[in-house]
Amino acid sequence: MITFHNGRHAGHAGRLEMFRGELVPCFEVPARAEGVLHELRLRGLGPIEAPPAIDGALLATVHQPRYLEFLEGAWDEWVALAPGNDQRDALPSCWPVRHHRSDVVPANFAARMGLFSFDAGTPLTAGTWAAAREGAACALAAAHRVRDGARAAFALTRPPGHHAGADFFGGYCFLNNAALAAQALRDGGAGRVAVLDVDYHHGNGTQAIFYDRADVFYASLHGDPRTEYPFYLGHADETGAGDGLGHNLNLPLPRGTGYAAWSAALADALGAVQRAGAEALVVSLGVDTFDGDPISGFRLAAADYLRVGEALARAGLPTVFVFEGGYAVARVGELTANVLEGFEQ
Ligand code: SP5
Ligand code: ZN
Repeated sequence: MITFHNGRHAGHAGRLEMFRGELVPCFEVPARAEGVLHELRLRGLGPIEAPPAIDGALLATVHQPRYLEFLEGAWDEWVALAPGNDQRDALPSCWPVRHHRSDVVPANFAARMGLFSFDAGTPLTAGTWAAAREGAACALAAAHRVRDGARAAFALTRPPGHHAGADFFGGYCFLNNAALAAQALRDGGAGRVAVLDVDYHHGNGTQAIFYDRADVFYASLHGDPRTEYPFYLGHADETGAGDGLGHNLNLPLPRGTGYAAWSAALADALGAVQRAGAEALVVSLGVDTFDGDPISGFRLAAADYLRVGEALARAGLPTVFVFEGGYAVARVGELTANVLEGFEQ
């Protein structure tokens, strides 16, 4: 299958993220994507191309214009705030909460950064905007290739995307690549599209983007938000709203879940995708479900990922794969390539 590779991803290189009152080295590092690229080349899993340039207006099919404007200018604003800021990444430190917000967009940079984010674990760096935009181009190129008849395509990019909403970043994500791909498939003629999110974490951004829509079905298997990040969304009783009622499926699983229970949930999700009448599939492909992942709690083994790819292929749908999480840096290439190889067998 063809891979669209983000040649600008390494410009997004956060140094520190907030964890338990300390700034700790980032888990979401450039070596993750390099590892996947290396493994795809090693196995000869198909052509690897740079995506064509995109019209920036395509980003607004999913994201709010004022959010995109903020992201585009954020690094320069941050650097202009104080001497030395070019040597440190920008992290938010205050947020509006319920009963404490209005529609007024603050002039203050920190306040605006908080308005457009939900955690302190997602540094914005000098190359973040360029990397995120090029990553969105990868997702759109993959969707366009599938729209034009390819069985499948892979968007190999970072930063990841599934925690990003229409107007917020967080969870290492800025632009929602999977949502952009799903919308591109809809705009390319698919009547209904499904997003299947197999990352360890619930894709709160993707769910929020499509929650009140019937044309994009979102299904996710993930660590139970009672104990697992992103905590505030991803419960089983979130089934959609308005026109979208019945078009959202969350399958939260406890920490420690192994492949037997996980793959049973995957089969349930794939059954729901079929019943939803999806004509195309977007897979949010996080491999932080791996036993050795440093920040997650499932117990999948490397060989299991081949079976995951096979199960996804059996859905028989034109499929866009979008790279999400996975932090066992030395293994991420192997795990990801296993899914793609299993899919192609
Ligand atoms: C795309 C994606 O997978 N985003 C995940 C964001 C998770 N951010 C919170 C990480 C909390 C770090 N926990 C460290 C545990 C060390 N034992
Ligand atoms: Zn994740």
